[in-house]
Amino acid sequence: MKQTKLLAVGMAALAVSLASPAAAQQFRAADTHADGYPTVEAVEHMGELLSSWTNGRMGIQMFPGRQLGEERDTIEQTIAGVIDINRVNLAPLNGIVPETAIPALPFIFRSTEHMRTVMDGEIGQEIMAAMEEHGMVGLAYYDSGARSFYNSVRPITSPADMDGVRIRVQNSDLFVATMEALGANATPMEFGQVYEALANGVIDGAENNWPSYESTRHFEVANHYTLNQHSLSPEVLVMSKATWDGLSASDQQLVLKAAALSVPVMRDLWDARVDASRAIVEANGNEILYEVDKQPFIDAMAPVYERFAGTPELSDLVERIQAVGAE
Ligand code: BDP
Repeated sequence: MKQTKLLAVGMAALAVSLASPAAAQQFRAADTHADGYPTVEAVEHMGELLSSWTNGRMGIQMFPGRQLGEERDTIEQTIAGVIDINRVNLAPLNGIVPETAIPALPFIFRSTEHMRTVMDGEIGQEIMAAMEEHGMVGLAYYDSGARSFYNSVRPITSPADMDGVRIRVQNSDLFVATMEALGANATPMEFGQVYEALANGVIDGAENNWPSYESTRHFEVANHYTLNQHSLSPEVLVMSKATWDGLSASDQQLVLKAAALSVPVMRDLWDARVDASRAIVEANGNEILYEVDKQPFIDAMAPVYERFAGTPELSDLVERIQAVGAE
C-alpha cells in the first residue's frame, strides 16, 4: 500500500517534470491592451518563436488587459523583476528615463516612416541603452500610430478650441505640458480609468490613436475626433534588467532576435487594425475632422521643447532626429 502510494507520487512528479522541464522559463509579460490587440499578438508571436527555438525551454506567458496592473504599476514591477517583459508606451517612461521623452515630443516626427527609421536605427538603440541604468533592457519598438484629440464638447479645429477642455493624458509631465501649452486642462490618469471618467463627465476628452479610441469604446462617449496627430510616441517592449542578467549570453541573443522578428508582425497587424477601427468609428457616426491645420498647434509647442529638450544632449538628440532623412 505504502509502496503503491510512493510509486503514484513518483509517477506524478515525473509527469510534471516532463510537462515542464525544470529549466523552463516562461517570461511573465504584461500589456494594458486586451487579447487580440496588435501589441499583445506580437508578443505572443515572440513567445512562440522562443518556445519553438528552444523546445519549450523559454517562452512567454502573456497577461493582457491590465491583469498585472496599470502601466505605471507594471513598470515598477518590471524594474523590480516581478514582471519579465512589459509592453508600454514611451510616455509613462518619460519621468524615469528622460531620453524617452524625445520621441514622444509633439510633432517631432514628420511621418510614420520617419519615426520607424529613427527608432529602428542608432538613435532608437541609444534611447534603449539609456533605460538600462533604470532597470530595464529595451527589446523592440512597436508602432502606435498617431495620437489625436477626442472629446465630447466640441470639434477641435485650432488650439483656441482646446481652451479649458479637460483632457486626460498618460502619466507623463511632457503630455501634461503639451496640453497646457494648448490651453487645455490636463488630467493624468491611468488608461483603464478613462472610459468611466469620460462617461461620468469627470473629463471631457483624451487623446489616442484609432485602435485605442475604438478598442476602449471611448468613441462611444467622446464623439468629436480631430486628426491633429500631435504625437507619434512609439510603443516599446522592455525586459526587466534583473531577468535579463539571469540569462546566458546566447539566450539574450535569442530574446533579442525573437523581439526583432515580432516587429514586422506587429506592424502588419497594426495597419490592418487601424483600418478596422476607423471603419467601426465611422459607422458609429462620430464627427471626425480629417484635415486640420497643424501649424498653430506646432507653433504652440516651443515651451514644451524648451522644457523637455533643454539640455545640450537632449536638444542635440532632437536635431539628430530631425536630420534623419525619410519621407
Ligand atoms: C495606447 C498605448 C498604451 C497606453 C495608452 C494610454 O498603446 O500603451 O497605455 O495609449 O493612453 O495607445 O494610456
